[in-house]
Amino acid sequence: MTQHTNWDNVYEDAIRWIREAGQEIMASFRTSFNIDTKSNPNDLVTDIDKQTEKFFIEKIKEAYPSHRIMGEEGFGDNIEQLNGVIWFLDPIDGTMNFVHQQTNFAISIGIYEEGVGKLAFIYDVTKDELYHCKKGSGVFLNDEKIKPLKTTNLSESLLAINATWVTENHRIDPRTFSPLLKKIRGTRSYGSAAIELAYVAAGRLDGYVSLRLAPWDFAAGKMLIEEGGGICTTVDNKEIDLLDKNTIFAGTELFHTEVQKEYIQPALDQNYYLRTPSSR
Ligand code: 2AM
Ligand code: CA
Repeated sequence: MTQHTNWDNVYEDAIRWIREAGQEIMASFRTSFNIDTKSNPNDLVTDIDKQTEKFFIEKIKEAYPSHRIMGEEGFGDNIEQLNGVIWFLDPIDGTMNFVHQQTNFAISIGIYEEGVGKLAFIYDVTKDELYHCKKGSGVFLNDEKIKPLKTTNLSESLLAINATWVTENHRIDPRTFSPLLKKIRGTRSYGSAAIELAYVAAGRLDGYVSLRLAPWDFAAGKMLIEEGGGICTTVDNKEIDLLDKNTIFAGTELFHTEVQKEYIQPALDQNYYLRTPSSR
């Protein structure tokens, strides 16, 4: 049985902890920290990622002992089911940017109960931009409520996409999205899935696509986008599995619908390949 949760308290606590963690991260720029690699030479992790994850886990376990945590650095719980309250935590999303640029990275936290999004936070630390929402209360950037997402023609749209997915790669046929790039106004690539999803929720982008994201990368962003009236699915328009890696396609309602109909579905109909993140 899940205990009754006072979501206003969780909301306040989470914002306080996020801002505190953000200050610690900013302070870390004045020190030196270790950089290691994980699954491959470009998959970076620093002491600061690990320290920040541990900081949140300590706070959450103390205040909410029944809540579970799925964190990128693995200090949380081993989550195999969506029962109860789960915090999906990415202490630093965009670690490569953190290491190379000292900007364009975010703390990402999505809190779900029985698989339903309750609270979401994406904090762009160096810009001091906190995107947040409570289910049913709209999306905020710091203290300002975000206006409803615009419906824009594809020809006036901006899509965030990594160049990887329109050049030779083993996950998606590059012919799926390359025709769309000729149609829309422009592309962007920020190197942090959390920031890119927050930008869709805030109307700064019309769409975002990625072929390989983990639950801590997208849990908060998916909730922010849906709360703002947008759509977030897998690239082949299926519901996202919060317990697994997924392909992700997010956008305003119009952008998502049109791109599915005019570009993705026709590519699938022609048997252009599209592989799930867990396959090689
Ligand atoms: P990270 O910086 O926390 O690792 C970069 O393209 C975006 O994709 C970042 O949000 C990055 O998160 C995420 N990402 C990169 N490699 C990934 C992988 N192998 N699995 C899941 N997410 C990944
Ligand atoms: Ca991440």
